[in-house]
Amino acid sequence: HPDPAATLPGVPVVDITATGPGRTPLQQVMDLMRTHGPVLVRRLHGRDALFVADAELVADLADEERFAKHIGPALENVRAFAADGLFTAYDDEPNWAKAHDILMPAFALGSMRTYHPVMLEVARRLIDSWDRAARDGRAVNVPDDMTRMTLDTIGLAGFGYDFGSFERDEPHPFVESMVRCLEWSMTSLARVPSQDHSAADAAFRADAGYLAKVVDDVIAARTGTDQSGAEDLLGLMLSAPHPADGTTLDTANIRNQVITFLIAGHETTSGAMSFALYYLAKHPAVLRLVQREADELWGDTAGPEPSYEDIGRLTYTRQVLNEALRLWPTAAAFSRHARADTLLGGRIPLAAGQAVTVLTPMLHRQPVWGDNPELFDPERFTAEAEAARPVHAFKPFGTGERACIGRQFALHEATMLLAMLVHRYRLHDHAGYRLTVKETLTLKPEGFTLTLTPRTPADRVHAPLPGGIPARTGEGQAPDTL
Ligand code: FDE
Repeated sequence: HPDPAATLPGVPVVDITATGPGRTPLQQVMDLMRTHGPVLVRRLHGRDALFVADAELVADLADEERFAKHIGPALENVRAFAADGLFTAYDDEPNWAKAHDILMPAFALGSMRTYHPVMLEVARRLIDSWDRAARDGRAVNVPDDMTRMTLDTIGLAGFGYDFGSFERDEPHPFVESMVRCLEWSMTSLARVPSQDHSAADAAFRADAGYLAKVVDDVIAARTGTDQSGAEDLLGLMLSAPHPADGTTLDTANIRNQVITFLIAGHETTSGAMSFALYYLAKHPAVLRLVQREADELWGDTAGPEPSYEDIGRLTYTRQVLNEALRLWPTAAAFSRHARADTLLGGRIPLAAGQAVTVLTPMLHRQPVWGDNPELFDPERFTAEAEAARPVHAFKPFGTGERACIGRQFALHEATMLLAMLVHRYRLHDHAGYRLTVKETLTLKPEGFTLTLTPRTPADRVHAPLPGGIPARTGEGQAPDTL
C-alpha cells in the first residue's frame, strides 16, 4: 500500500519508534488522540497505521458497500492459532460465510433461552466461591473470577465441556496458554526488525499446540457419543448442513471455531463484567439503583431462581453494562478497509485495500457523548438517550455483518451475573483500587480486588422504581443497528 501519510492531507503523523508502543499500545493511541485529535497516522519503524475515532468517520466506515472488515497485523498474528475461525477469517474466505450461516441461529436472542440454565449454573459456582471468601474475610480477584466464570460458561454452553475453573487456585492452563498467545500476537507487533525472536516464537508454538490439543479433547469428548447432534455450538458445527449447499464444516475449521469461541467468548465478556463491577464499587448511588432493580425482581430470597425473562427486565443493569463498555470496550479496536478507492468522510483519500482502525474507547469519548465523556453515567443508555444519539456512536461490538455474533450471549450472561452479585453482596473497595488497564489485545482492570459481605433483608429496598420495570424485548438491539 502507498504510504498513507503521503496521501492524507491534514492528518497528523506521529512517529513512536523512539519509545515503541510499550505494554499498553491501545492506551498509547488514546493518549496520542488526546493530543493530536481523533484522526492520526501512527508510525512505527516506518510502518504506518491510520487510526480514527471521529464519530462521522466511523459512521462512514460502517457503510458496508464501501468498506469491509480488515484483518490487520494484530489479527493476522491471531490467525497463527485461530486461522479461518469466524473472528480472524478474511472477509472473502468461503469458510467465513459458511460458518456464519450455520452458527447464526445459535446466537439469535431466542437461543439464549437454551443457554440460560447453564449460565445460571456457572453463576452459582462463582457465588459459592464468593460466599466462601465472604465468610473467611478474604478479598476476591475480580477479573480472575470473572474469567473463571466466562470460560466455564462458554465451555459448557457451547461445547458441553467443563473447565472446572472454580476448583482450581490458578487459572486453567488453557487460559494461561491463551493469554500468552494473545500477548505474543500483540508484542510481535512492536518487534524491532533486526532482533532475534526465535525463543518467543518457539514458546508461542508450544502454547498454540497446547490450545489445539485441548480443543481436540473437547471435540473427541463429543464425537462418537449420542450427543454429537446436540443443539449447542459444537453440535451444530458437527452436524448442521449449510442451508445453501448441504455440506458441514470440515474438522480443521471446527477446531478453529472452537478456539475462536473460547477466546472471543470469555476474555472480552469477563473484562466487561470486571469494569462494570469496578464502576459499581466506585459509584454507590448507581450501585444502589442496580440493587433496587434486582431487589424488586427477587425480593429477599437469598438464592433467587432468575428466569430467562427476568434478564430482559434488568434494564438498568444493562445500562450499567453498556456504560462500562462505553468507557472500556474490552475489544477496543476493529479495522476496516476500502473496497475501492474512496474518500473517507468525503475528505481523506483511501486507496482500495487501505486499512483504517477504529479506536473504540476514543469514539466513545467524542463530543456526541456530551461535555464530560470521562464521567461514568448509566443515564446515557436510557431508551430516550440512545434514540437521540447517532447510531454509530457506540460500537463495542464492532460493525456490520462482521459485528460480534456473541453479543446477546455475552449480554445475557453478564447482565444476569451482575444482578445476582449486587443482589447478594455489599461490595467493598477495601484497597482503594486505582484503575490500571491491562492489555492482552483485550482490556481488563488489572489487580482489581473486592471484599464482600452478604446483604441482609434490612439492606434491601422494596419500594418500586418509578414507572415500574418494563420488560426489554431485545428488538431495539437487532444486529442490523450495529
Ligand atoms: C466479533 C467481535 C467484534 C468485531 C471484531 C472486528 O470487526 O474485527 C467485536 C468488536 C467484538 N466481538 C466485541 C465483543 C465484546 C464482547 C463482550 C464480546 N465480543 C463477546 C463475545 C462472546 C462471543 C462468543 C463472541 N464475542 C464471539 C465473537 C465472534 C465469533 C466474532 C467474529 C464474528 C465474525 O463473523 O466475524 C466476534 N465476537 Fe465478540
